[in-house]
Amino acid sequence: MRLKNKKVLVYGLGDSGRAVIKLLKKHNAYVSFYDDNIKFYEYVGFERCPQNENWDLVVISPGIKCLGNPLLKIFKEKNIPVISELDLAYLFCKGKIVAITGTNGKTTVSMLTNKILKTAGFKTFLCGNIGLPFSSICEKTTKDSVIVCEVSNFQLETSRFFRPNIACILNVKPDHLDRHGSFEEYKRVKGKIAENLKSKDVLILNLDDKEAKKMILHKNYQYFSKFKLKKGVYVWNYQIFINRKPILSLNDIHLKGDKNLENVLASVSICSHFKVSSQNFRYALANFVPASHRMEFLGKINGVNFVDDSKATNVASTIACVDAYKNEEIILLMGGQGKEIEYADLFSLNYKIKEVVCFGQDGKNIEECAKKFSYKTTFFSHFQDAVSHAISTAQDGDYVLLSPACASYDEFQSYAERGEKFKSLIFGGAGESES
Ligand code: UMA
Repeated sequence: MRLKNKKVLVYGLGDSGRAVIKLLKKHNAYVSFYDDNIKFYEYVGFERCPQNENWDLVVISPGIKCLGNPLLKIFKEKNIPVISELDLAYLFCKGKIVAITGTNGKTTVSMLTNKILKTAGFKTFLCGNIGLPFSSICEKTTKDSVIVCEVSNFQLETSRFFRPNIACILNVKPDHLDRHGSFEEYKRVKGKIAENLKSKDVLILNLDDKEAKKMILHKNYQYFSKFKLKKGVYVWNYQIFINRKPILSLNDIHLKGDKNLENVLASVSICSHFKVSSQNFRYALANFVPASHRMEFLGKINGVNFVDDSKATNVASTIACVDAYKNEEIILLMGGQGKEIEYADLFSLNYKIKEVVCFGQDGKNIEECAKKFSYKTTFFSHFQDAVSHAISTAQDGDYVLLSPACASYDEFQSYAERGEKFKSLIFGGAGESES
C-alpha cells in the first residue's frame, strides 16, 4: 500500500493507535488522529472535524465499538476505506503469520506456541491482543520470521486484508455480547480469521468445542482433540499424537485442567507445521511459565488454598476453572461488570461449590441465579469485602477461587489490577472495607 502523501486518520489513541501513527509517519503519510475520549485532533496544522474531512484511509483501533458508531457511519457514506490495525501491520509484514483466536486460552496458546517455536530455533515475534500491537513490530520481520499473533474479535471486526498462514480457533463461547449484539454476530466475527486464507494456509480447529468444530471455513483444516482421531493432533493412551506418531506424554504437561490440555493440543497442532522435535516440545513445556491471573495457584495460607483466575471474564472461562478444581471444596468469588452472559450455564452444571461469594455491579444477578440452583450465596457491593468474607469463612483445605465471569471495569482498570488486589488482600491481610 502506498501511503506517501495520503491523508490518513487514526481512530483511537491507545497502544494500537500510537504504533499505527509511528508506522504511517515513517511512510510519509499525512497523519491525523481522533479519539472519542480525548476530543483532540490535528490535521497538518488545521483544526477540522474528522467527519468533514475527505480521508484517503482510516485506521481503526480494536477498542472502537463499530455497532452504531456515528463517525464510522459517515465514513461509510463517504466511501472512505476503514481498515484495522491488524490490516495495516499485515501489509508490512514479511514473515509467516500464526494467528490464534478463541474466547478463552488465546494468551496461553500464543505464549506456549512462541515458546515452542523459539526453543526449536525459529526467529519469532509474539504480538497482538497479548499487549504488543502487531504494527509496532511488523517492519522488523523478515522472510524467515514467525509472527505469533494473539487475535481478538475486536481486532477482527474491522479487518479486511489480514491473512495468517496458520489460523487457529480454540473455542467459541458467548462473550462481548454487549459489543457484538448477539452470539451469532460474535461467531461471524470470530470466523473472519479464516476469510482470507489461501489454499496452502491451514485452519486449526478444536474438535472438542461445540462451536469451534463447526467453523470449517477453509478447505485445508485440521482438528485437534482430547480423544483419539484418525489424523491430526489427539490424545490416546496418555500420550499426545501428531498423525499417529507419539510426541509427548501427558506427564510432560504441568498446566492444570482440561482447558489447559486443549491449549497444549492447539500449540502442538500449530507447531506440527514447523516440524518441531519431540525433545523441543518437552523442553518448552517443562520450562513454560503461564501468564499471571489465569488459574494461577497463589499458595496455601493458614491451610486455605488461593487461586487467582481474574482473567476469567466470561462464564465459559469460570466453568473451566471450577472444573479444574471440581474435586476440591470450593469457595467461588464471582462478580464485576456483566457481559449479558447466562450465569445459569455454570450453575446448571451442579458443581460442588460450598459458597458463591458475589460482588460488584452484576453481583446481585449472579446471586439470584445461583440461588435458583440452591447454592449458598452472599453478596457484597465491593470486591474487597467479598474477598475478606471468603478469607474469613474458608476452612482448612478449602480452595478460594477468584474466577469472576465478568469484566473488572466497575471497580478496576483491568482484570490484572483486580488480580493484583486479590493477591495483596491475601498476602497482606484482608483489612477493612474502603466504603
Ligand atoms: N476509544 C475511542 N472510542 C471508543 C473506544 C476507545 O476513541 O469507542 C479510544 C480510547 O479513548 C483510547 C483508545 O481508543 O484512547 C484505546 O484504544 P483501544 O481500546 O483499541 O486500546 P489499545 O491500547 O490500542 O489496546 C488494544 C487492545 N485493546 C482492546 O481491544 C480493548 C489490547 O487488548 C491489545 O493488547 C492492544 O491493542 C495491542 O494489540 C486488551 C484487551 O482488553 C488487552 N483486549 C480484549 C480482551 O482481551 O478481552 C479484546
